Amino acid sequence: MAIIQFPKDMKWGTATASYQIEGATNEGGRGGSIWDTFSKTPGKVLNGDNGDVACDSYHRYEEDVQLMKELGIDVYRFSVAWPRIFPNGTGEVNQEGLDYYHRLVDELLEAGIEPMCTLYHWDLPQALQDKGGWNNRETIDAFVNYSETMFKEFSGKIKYWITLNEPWCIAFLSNYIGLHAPGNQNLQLATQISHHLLVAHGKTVQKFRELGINGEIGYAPNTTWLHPYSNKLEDIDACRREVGWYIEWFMDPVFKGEYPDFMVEWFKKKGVELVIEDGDMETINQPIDFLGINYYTGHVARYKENEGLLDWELVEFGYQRTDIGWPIYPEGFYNVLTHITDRYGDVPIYITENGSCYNDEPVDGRVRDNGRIDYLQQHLTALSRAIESGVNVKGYLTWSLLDNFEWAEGYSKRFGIVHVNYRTLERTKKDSYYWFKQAISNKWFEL
Ligand code: JJW
Repeated sequence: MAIIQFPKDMKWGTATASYQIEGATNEGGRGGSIWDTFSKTPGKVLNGDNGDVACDSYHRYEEDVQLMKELGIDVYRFSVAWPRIFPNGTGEVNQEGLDYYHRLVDELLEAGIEPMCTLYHWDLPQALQDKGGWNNRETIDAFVNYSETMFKEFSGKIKYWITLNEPWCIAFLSNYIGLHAPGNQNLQLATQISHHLLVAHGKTVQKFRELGINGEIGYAPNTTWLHPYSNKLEDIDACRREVGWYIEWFMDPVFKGEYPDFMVEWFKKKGVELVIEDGDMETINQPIDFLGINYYTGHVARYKENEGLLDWELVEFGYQRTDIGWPIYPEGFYNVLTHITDRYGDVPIYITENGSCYNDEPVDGRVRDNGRIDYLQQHLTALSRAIESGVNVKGYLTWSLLDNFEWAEGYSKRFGIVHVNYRTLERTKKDSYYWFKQAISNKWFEL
């Protein structure tokens, strides 16, 4: 048996997002979001599910904070629904919306838990989408205005701020692949949106510094890892493109002030003409205090001409898969973290999302989610290896505290360490909750 250990000062936590857990979509003065529109468009979300009720955390946040307190976490990552603060995206502030987040943050602080606030976790006000959404550069300034309002309102209470969650999903999953809201399928549009998102991130960091807010700010790109099937250059380059689409495309501009040439050239070959205005790259290249990393899965792949956008295909290796079909690939977690540190240096990193989908249901009041415990053990072991290899990991937050609305998969896919009965909204701590609680308490576990 091996003992897997963690730094005594590493923070432990859980993560959620507004549209996925809050519900109360027509309450408290909240305006409509693109996910209200998308989820009510037939065929977009499995079983026609939507976030109208979700986990009802808008009303049950005290119970949820109590679950976190018993878990013993240091930090809780949640997101703010922009349409609760500005129902039309800009203009008049909705005080009821601010009041809700004060109630949640005060409950967290009372429980001794640090709030980590994600400003944008995909629920764009529909009113802004009606004017072009992230493809309209005016949305950049609307985001900065919204962020400034939140900074001023919660300065002193919230010390950890994240501008954007998973810009790859916001840009490409939602505007090229089309699986998420608003569901466009246009590479030129998606790539231009990815640029506007990075400008919005950079301008928001500038505003944070200008206001002299006491705290730390970063963003949370999602990552993946593809390992080349062979050492043939074509396989190596194919895997580098996929990893580069998630990592270098969104991190080189922030840390180096430029897009990665190998991706720029590939997108140009695909007909993309990125419009970059004077000063944009300097705006994006603002120093940040931490980098959030979301990691779920990876695989082995090889070059395949004219396959998809980046000319690669998976090689079936028989990896175990979770209940959402994603391969279990913890070595990819280690590779992502060491690759980022090798390329960008000693960046403080929070794992802002890592978790697995297992749809176990309660039997005799107990949820025996052994698959999730195995996933946590394997990925925390990879994390411990990365820390030992010099990666500056400040915290680990598992996705997610609660089973919740998993976007296009609706409620069919469960990622929580706490089970939610969507009919009664009853919460049930899963076996993984108790395992995670012990690991947090010990700062080690036995493999
Ligand atoms: C789909 C990739 C081709 C969420 C996907 C890629 C290509 C058909 C979990 N992270 O719910 C989904 N999640 O809200 C944020 N992370 O398609 C939080 N990544 O498809 C969680 C990535 C994801 C995805 C989902």
